[in-house]
Amino acid sequence: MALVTYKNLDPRVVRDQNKPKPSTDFRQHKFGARDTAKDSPPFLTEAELIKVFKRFDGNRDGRLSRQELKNAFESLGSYFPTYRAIMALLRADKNRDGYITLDEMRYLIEYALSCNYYDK
Ligand SMILES: [Ca+2]
Ligand SMILES: [Ca+2]
Repeated sequence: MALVTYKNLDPRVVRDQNKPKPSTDFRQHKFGARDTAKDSPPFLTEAELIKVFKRFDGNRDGRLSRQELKNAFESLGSYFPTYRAIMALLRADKNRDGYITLDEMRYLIEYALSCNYYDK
């Protein structure tokens, strides 16, 4: 994503950029310079996301329904929890039964990580 952006920039502008600017590239935030880190709260880690999603298995059946996913994304501060829940199911519900089970959880976490939720 960042590569495409830089390609479109004037090379003189790129050379003048010593500091990483706010961008959609989360790796830059995560491992970036100290001055960007202090402005933004830390992103949720994989382990924290797993904890959140497990907590939102409301009926404790070991799988997450679309409604439970929506509640989880809502708690993560998502502006579009319904959309996120649908996308998460598309990405992570490998057997297409409409639920995220424990073995599908890692795909869900992968997706959630790509959304860059902040620690609150
Ligand atoms: Ca459930
Ligand atoms: Ca499934």
